[in-house]
Amino acid sequence: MTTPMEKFIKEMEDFLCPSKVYVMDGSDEEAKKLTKEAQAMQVDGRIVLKELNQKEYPNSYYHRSNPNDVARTEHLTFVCSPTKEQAGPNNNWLDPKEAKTKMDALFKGSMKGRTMFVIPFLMGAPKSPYSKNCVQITDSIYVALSMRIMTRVGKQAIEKIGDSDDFFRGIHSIGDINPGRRYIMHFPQDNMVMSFGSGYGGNALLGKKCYSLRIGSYLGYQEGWLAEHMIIIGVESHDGKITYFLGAFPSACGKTNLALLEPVFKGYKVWTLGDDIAWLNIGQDGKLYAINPEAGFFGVAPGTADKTNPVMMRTLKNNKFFPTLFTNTAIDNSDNTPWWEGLSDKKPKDLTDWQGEKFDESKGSPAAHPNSRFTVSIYNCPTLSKEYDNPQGVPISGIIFGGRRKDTIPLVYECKDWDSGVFAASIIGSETTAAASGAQGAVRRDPMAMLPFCGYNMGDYFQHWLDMGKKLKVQPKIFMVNWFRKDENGTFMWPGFRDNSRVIKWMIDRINGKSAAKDSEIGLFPDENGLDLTGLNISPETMQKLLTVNKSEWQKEIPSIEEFYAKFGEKIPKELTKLLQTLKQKMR
Ligand code: GTP
Ligand code: SPV
Ligand code: MN
Repeated sequence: MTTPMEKFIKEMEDFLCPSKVYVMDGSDEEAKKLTKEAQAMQVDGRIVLKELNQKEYPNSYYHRSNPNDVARTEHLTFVCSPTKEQAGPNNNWLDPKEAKTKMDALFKGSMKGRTMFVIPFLMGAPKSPYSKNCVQITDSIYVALSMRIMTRVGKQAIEKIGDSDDFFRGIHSIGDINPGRRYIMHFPQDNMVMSFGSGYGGNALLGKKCYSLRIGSYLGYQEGWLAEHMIIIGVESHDGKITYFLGAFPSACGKTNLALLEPVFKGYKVWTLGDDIAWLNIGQDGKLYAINPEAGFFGVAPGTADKTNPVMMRTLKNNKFFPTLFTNTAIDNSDNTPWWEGLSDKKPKDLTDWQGEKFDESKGSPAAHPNSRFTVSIYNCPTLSKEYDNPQGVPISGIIFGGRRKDTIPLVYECKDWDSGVFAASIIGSETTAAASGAQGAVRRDPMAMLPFCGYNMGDYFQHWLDMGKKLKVQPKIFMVNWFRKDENGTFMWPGFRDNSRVIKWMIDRINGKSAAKDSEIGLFPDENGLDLTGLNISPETMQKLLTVNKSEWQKEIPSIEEFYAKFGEKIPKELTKLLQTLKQKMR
């Protein structure tokens, strides 16, 4: 008897017409074999992988993509629910039938002369009641290798899927890497995604944003859980106690850095559980539990350095798990190592830029693409929490929300209760970054850092957040932060990175009822002695600016929030509309 998975593979083979079908087993030998093949193979006119300096960066390989394919393409991403209202104004929508016809035309025979990789994978630990079964089809060897790093690929997934029909179907082809023939189509009701024409992370590694967030959020709405764009960390304090936090920040706004934070305080340590995606469930004890469905980091390279993120530098040079990939960074030709802006104070003399040209400083553009990334296993991370594989996940005490804002939003404040936290997260604004194609630095509303990732109507999503709060017996505290405030000269006012541990320390004190707080129009601020600034050279005036409510800035903010809410009409929960009215009155 053929299993549903075998049937799916056969159907795909008949439809896509590859010259070969290869089912991944997830073994080390397989990874070695594919890495070797990729070094001898040209796709889209480029060698897929090049070996990097194995002494400096063991097991590391370099990939250069088509310059038209370097970031997520939100305008080409669709959520095809039965009705437009279900997808909501936060998503592009197409009628599912129409979308399938369109995609079938692109996919039909698209793998002629290519290998069709079948990737059985799990999101979440095999024994977790919250993990999910998935199968992705792809014709990209780079995607196949990346999936092995980012998810649990192979035997364990095949075994878990067995003869069940309950698995996510991800169908991917790079096609001819033509933005005019590029679509990322989600079919939440069918537990399926069809992605054509891109090999870039969030567009092509379908377990990541497509399944774990867009389809996942829809499943969570149906089944009573949350799929979030969040890191998970356990912060050990001087007393040896570990406090678990979630942290949501929009793309390229500091999640990975916070997830691998090395605190400035002796006796404090951050244990890493996840840097991008968290699935949140209510445990039997009524507490909020988080698992990381992923198994690797797909991190922003620029800005990563020993000074800013020493733990990530160690992760990248660790040789436990094979392979590690660098995509669209520059190359230092003196020693064949990857290089990006921020890695060293001095630029190496002989650089090849991300497009393969000799780097020419006078052109004024960076050597590494601003969204150049590394793909590395979470098992290479020296601060990996021993709870990472815990099937139940970890119990959460605090949720941190942030954005990238040069003004308006203070360094930190605490929300008074769950509902005001949900409100504060629903009005987050953030400057757009290189993680998505399009304008950069424009403030847009990005509720819960989920605007590009919520697979259903965001009004319903807000209600789901409020409902989850009602079901929790113990509600985590909710904090808002902004590491990115700038002064009149455009310089960051807060040092950020490792010094963010000062803010986290205050949060732990608040959770344990050990630190007082000052009330304000938006929430609770640290009092004069709240933040431990020992050893930090920052003026009281700067701290004062970082920790106050600037009413005139907030007044400018409110119309854009009202405009955003208005798009959702009646779908915005009454509680939130009321809280917006109250905020408006307070800022008068
Ligand atoms: P995605 O992978 O796109 O979801 O991004 P992310 O949220 O994980 O962002 P990441 O930690 O990779 O940081 C993005 C950029 O912001 C990098 O260039 C970092 O160096 C920079 N960054 C991170 N934290 C801070 C901070 O505290 N202060 C400042 N000024 N920059 C930061
Ligand atoms: C993001 O853009 O938020 C990322 C990278 O984490 S991607 O996988 O492309 O979504
Ligand atoms: Mn992300």
